Amino acid sequence: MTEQSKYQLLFDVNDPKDIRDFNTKQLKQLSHEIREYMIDVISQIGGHFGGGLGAVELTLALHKVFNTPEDKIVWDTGHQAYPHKIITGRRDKLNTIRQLNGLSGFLKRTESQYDVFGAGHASTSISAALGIAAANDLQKNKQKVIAVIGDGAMTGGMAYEAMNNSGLLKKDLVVVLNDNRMSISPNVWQISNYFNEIIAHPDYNKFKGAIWDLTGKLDQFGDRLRTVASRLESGVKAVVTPGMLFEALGFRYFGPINGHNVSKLVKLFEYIKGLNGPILVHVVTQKGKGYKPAEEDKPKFHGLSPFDKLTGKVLKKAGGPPSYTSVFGNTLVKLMERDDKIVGITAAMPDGTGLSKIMDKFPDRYFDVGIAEEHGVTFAAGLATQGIVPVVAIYSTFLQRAIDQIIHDVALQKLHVVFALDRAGLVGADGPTHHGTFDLTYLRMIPGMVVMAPKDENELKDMLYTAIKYEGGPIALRYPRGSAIGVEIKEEFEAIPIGKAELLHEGEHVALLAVGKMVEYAQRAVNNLHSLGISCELYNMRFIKPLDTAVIDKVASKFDKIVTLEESVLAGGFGSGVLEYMNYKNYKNDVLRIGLPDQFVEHGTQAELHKLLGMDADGITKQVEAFVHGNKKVAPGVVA
Ligand SMILES: Cc1ncc(C[n+]2csc(CCOP(=O)(O)OP(=O)(O)O)c2C)c(N)n1
Repeated sequence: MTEQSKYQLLFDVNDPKDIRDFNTKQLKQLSHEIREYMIDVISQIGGHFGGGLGAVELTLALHKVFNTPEDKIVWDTGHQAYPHKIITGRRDKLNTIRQLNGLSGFLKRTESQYDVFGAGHASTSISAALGIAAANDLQKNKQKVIAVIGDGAMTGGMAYEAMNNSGLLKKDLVVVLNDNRMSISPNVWQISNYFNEIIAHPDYNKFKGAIWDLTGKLDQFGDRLRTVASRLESGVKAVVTPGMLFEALGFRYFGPINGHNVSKLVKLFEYIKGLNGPILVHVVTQKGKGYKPAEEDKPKFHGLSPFDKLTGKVLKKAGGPPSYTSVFGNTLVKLMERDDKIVGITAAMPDGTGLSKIMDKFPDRYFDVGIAEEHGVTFAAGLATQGIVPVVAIYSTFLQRAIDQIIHDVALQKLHVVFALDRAGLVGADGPTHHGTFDLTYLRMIPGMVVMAPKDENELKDMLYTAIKYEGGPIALRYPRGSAIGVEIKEEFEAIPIGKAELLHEGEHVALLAVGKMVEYAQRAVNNLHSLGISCELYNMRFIKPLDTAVIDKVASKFDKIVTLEESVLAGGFGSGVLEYMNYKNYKNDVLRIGLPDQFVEHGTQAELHKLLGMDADGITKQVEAFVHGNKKVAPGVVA
């Protein structure tokens, strides 16, 4: 896949110990080779890209100076850790990243002893690192702990909760702030502006020069000068440095420092290695560094599918149905044109959720709250109290963060907030940190919540319309990652009666009750089963809550056997709801629930994962056939 001969150093680096004696020249050469290697491999298989390119020198300097794996590096989010994977013995497997049975796209404890803490969701690193530092203290370990967090992840409140607690506990903890002024899209971190103002101030630059000169000379002199210098440093910093905010939280601040100057990074880390207490190192980097197209279009190159290495153009097959995301975005634009009470809220994912479509058109009615899902939901609740209709577009997996806000701030007050959950179900390559497999459960349990899942893109359009018109309180729609079905999207909007299912196919032997994406698979299974002599009655249930109990009553009286289908965990989901109702009515029918098992599902393509779990059309066919013939436990996805 990649020409080994063009690399001088890379293929001899199999462990961080191999770079500990490297000089600056070698570190620079290795930085260059890591970038080349990432460009070679990722252009062919796709993956996260810009964040890793920007963190190459930082990764090398940390692993050179600190004694990993005894010293612990905790990476935030994990998408920027490809260089870390490359130099910690996983170089040869990089071409398997995010593929079935291949490397994870994020940090994973079971993958390497160097992956100290699993990641995927943002803003967790300082909390985890502080926990490790506190454990070190309790167990009298002297190892260093370093959290590496991006400026995007610093928009998440948990980072401040952790910093506040760090200042209080005063453990030995180094936080490296990798500041590239980007989240996936341009960052909304207000503290960047504060940095800019201070850094631009002439006094700051004068003092900064003096401090750096002084700290640079510290090694030559004894402890007394070190003490004097340190006092002077704190005195001056208290007045003019960009770190004032962090210092107020109890951190000693160093920086800003050029994160692509590897010798400066090494020197600074060597220095702070000898210090105690909470330390914050502010490193300025460029996302996409070293690959021009990625430097120029940072959001696109945050993570992408295979691309032409020379031009940076994505090698996508043209045509095909639109994505659910784009249908959602286009529909929202149309509805916002008609009703100026509607606003859109994203938590740092304007492109991923399709809200970028409203960004330019309705700048006053578009809100990017940062990686702050909890705040985003309560912010929406506030808007709703004033008669605004907020559409909160957050991936299913990230909305997990805001369960209390949905319950306490929205549902308890019966506020009309529309939740649009993209990436619901198995998302594929991003794997278990990102699969949207819990939402049916965590939404269904909330009193007064309406939960819908469209079977296709036209129904998605109508469900969004229905949700916006609905005045009964909170209402959610969840839809999958990727291409829609390819049905016609009708111009006119049609409100869907709340809690009403749709009969798709009448049958004689068994009833299939399906929601969302599973309707499409079930339809195909119905055709397969027909040729096997099994006649199925199929319903698109549309609503997970409230359930269409009239349909359940009907199928319970007509069929001995009922199958429920959902792309969500079985525990507490749609099928559970059907069983609860049937139990309440004392129905004794045999029920097979097809959905996700009680285990975390690994990464792979969506099709591979559906197949593995027996949830694609063939798997459903087999499961239903066996069920009709008296055998329930045929696929790993089934909990009888
Ligand atoms: C809770 C949560 N919300 C949203 C995301 C999606 N996400 C992944 S990376 C990212 C941007 C992170 O920016 P930053 O921390 O600055 O890292 P960079 O990519 O710039 O290195 C976002 C929003 C996430 N991983 N976790």
